[in-house]
Amino acid sequence: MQIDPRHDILGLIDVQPTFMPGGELPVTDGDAVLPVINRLLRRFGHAFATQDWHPAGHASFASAHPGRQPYDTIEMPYGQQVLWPDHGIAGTPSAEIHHDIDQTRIEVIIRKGFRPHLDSYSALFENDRETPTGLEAWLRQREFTRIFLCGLATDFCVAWSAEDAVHLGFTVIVIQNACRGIGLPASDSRTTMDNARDRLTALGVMFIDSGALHPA
Ligand code: VGL
Ligand code: ZN
Repeated sequence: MQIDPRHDILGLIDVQPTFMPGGELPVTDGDAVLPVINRLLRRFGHAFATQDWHPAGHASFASAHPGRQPYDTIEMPYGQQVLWPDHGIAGTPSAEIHHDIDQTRIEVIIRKGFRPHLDSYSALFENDRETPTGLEAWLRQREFTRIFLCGLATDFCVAWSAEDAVHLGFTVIVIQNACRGIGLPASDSRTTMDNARDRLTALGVMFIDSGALHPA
């Protein structure tokens, strides 16, 4: 697959220590994406990044709901919400973009999840799926039409970003070896990874390995 630097952009989703081993919401092997993403950043002309950026006491934290445990699911006004360990606290070191990432080609950074009562997985909309982050307008004004996604976590923030981008008319490609997932149990012995992959495939999202990409 050929990269077209005029219309293709690499999106780094939540490449933050808080989602890596030693962090507050560690994704298994989450730090393994770092060298792969740095190699990708050298091949793409342009990149954007997101940061999960929550205030202390955020409504997505189990600690904000007495009697609840991390990974319980509750009903919020905007739908189902998984409760997480406290993570991605705005302004803390583990919420920074991982320092091993070469940010030279990251032209815009979107911070999300800063409204105390509304979670935000996607780079494009908050979890009510109608409050925009502003990234859509930026992408359109810059004339990007294809978004290549990498980062954490495959089954949450990467998957929700991919879905929203497809619904907005972008072509979306997930670079699977540059992502890692959380993999919570879902129904019928399936995991959130299985469900995310099926949902995205049905929407026309492509899954590739970084080795399949060639600079223009
Ligand atoms: C994420 C759970 C909570 C993610 C963020 O980056 O996938 N997951 N907040
Ligand atoms: Zn979060």
